[in-house]
Amino acid sequence: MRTKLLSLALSVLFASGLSGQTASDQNSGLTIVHDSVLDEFSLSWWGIDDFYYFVLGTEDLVDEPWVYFPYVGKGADAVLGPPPFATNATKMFFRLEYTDDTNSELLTTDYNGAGISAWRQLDLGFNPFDWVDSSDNQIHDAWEIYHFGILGVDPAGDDDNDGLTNLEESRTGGDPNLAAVDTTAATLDLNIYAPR
Ligand SMILES: [Ca+2]
Ligand SMILES: [Ca+2]
Ligand SMILES: [Ca+2]
Repeated sequence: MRTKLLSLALSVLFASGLSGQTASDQNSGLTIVHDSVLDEFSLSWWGIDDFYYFVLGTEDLVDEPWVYFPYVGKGADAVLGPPPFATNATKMFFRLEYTDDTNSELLTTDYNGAGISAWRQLDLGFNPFDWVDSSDNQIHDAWEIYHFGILGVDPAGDDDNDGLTNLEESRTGGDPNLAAVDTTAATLDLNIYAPR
């Protein structure tokens, strides 16, 4: 499974004018349209069927990190794009990236072993392909934020008392706030009725 993202295009938005591409420019690209009535920007892209596309933005190429928009879509002949957005920035830079892993479902796939899906990581503003552990507890920061809302979760803790530590839960995609059900010990009563 190839999960490497490839940078595809860079588009620059200035308050005084817009710079974009058109769908005839190349096989994949992105463009920005300004709605002067609503003062909103619509960013859209076009691409290759079945490839998943991601949009990153930053206001400063030197001092600010690239941040993933909480949106992803498959490329196609039709133009796709996230909902319109408003910004007070005087300039922004956008980058389009894609993965050619067309056989897995982005909404459920956990590419980086964070313990939550790529989509949930995107929704929290994380790069779903990198390992991020700023709290240095061996647990991906996105997993901590998603389940606890904070960083610095105790990896040895067992908040739901199900015998699995938070570290183990994160490695197996478990829910640290929901006790695991021991299915091996479950019994099922099956009543069979003969048709009358
Ligand atoms: Ca961490
Ligand atoms: Ca637990
Ligand atoms: Ca659990």
